[in-house]
Amino acid sequence: MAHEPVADARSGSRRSQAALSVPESAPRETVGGPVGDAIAAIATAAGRAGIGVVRVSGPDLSRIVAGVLARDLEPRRATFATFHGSRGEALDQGLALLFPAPASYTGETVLELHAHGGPAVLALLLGRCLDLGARLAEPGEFTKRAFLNGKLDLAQAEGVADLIEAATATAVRAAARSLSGAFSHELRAAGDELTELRAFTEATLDFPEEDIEFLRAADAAGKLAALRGRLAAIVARARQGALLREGLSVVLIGRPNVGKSSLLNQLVGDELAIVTPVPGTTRDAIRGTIEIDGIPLHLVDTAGLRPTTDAVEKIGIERTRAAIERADLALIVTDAREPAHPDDGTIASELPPRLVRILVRNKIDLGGLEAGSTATDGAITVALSAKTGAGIELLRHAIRGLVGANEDMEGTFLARERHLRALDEARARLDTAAVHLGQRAPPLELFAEELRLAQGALSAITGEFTADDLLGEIFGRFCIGK
Ligand SMILES: Nc1nc2c(ncn2[C@@H]2O[C@H](COP(=O)(O)OP(=O)(O)OP(=O)(O)O)[C@@H](O)[C@H]2O)c(=O)[nH]1
Ligand SMILES: [Mg+2]
Repeated sequence: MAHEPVADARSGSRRSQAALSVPESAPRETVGGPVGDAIAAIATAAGRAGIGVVRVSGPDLSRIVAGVLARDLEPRRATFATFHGSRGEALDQGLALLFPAPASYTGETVLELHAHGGPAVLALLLGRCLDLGARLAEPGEFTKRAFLNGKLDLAQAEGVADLIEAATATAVRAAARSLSGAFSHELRAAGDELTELRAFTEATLDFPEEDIEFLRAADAAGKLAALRGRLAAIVARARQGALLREGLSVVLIGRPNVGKSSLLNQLVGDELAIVTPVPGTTRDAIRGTIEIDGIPLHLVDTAGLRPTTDAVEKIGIERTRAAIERADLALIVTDAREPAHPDDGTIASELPPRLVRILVRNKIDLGGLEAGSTATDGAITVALSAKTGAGIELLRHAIRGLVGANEDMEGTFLARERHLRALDEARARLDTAAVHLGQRAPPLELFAEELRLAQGALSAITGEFTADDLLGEIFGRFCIGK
């Protein structure tokens, strides 16, 4: 079911504007299977609350409306009504809302029953809808139907889940931006430019006598460069968004007794890790999460790195190495009173080169030193006291500078790993395409193929070309009733 936009461009007038028009989206019904039955779920969170909502969606809800409400509903008008059980008895009273297809969240007819928010009353109401022919919705099934009916694209649907799960105000704003379609809009704009370039290329392939001059005249290289620039900007914003979602993993490492656990406790503001004057106190990785400018930082305190024969400590050190492998940032903690301990150099040299690091000189209170922060040749050093807290703000500031968090987070999209991988794939394809085009006699077939693959990667993000199993994975993680 690959989405083949230029197939349309090949027929018809090849070089007219029509040949370059944006293709229609692939019909989504083909990827999700039939959507026919009515589904129902409690849409509000479990527990007691003032109001609870049962939501039903399906092609025809007349039987459920008649059975529960015993009256007609005016479209999109809140109606105060009694909700009836199977023998006509009153289960509750509340507001009923009917959204006839297609003007609804799912694109089908949707009924919302706003009842009192008790678990038992909502269970009764839901049971009544099930008795009347609906079946229990799977997690995310309402949103999946919205996607299948073309109400949302895939990136927007993911924005719905991310908005619900967002843990910080910044993350909420970024998810809302994805939901509103800002992310999809940028992707489509890039996709349109790609379509145009592909149309030129395919036309050149169809008329070999016109050869490469035609592409030159159309400034294919310039268009490709612009497209790569556009994608780079999207990737930068998506990466920022992925940071907001996933956060950064920060590992605290150093020799035994330098104060790693004390630093964790000071940053988290809680006594998470045991602190003693005994070297080798921490054996297991201890985790805490803090937030800097809306970005979650997952801190891992580890066993001090040193040669040891102690079996438990050895396992601890192995875990330290595993934590280092997964980390985005390392805080190398040292004792400020002995700035040039040889083991510190060894520890630093054994870190993966890609790992960003900050050198922390701890215990300045004991040496009568001042708190301070320096950055020379890209190496950041912060002198502080984990015990008194002096200099901790400088460390936070240094971390903030490294993660690139800034006021500009406003423009980010709450991207997922899936999006980043697809964007990377598209960029890699365009890079290869640029290499092909730069050759003396550009291999146009290969060039065209890379463009096609780049477009496939981009359209996978918005779901124009998506496999069923991916849909199952994405919507399966939603909560029920969404
Ligand atoms: N005066 C002073 N003492 C500190 C400071 N940081 C840590 N200490 C002390 O140094 C000792 C070791 O601290 P920890 O935080 O347990 O050190 P660690 O690096 O986690 O040690 P291991 O887990 O054994 O590797 C404790 O007695 C702490 O109270 C500091 O900034 N100033
Ligand atoms: Mg410790």
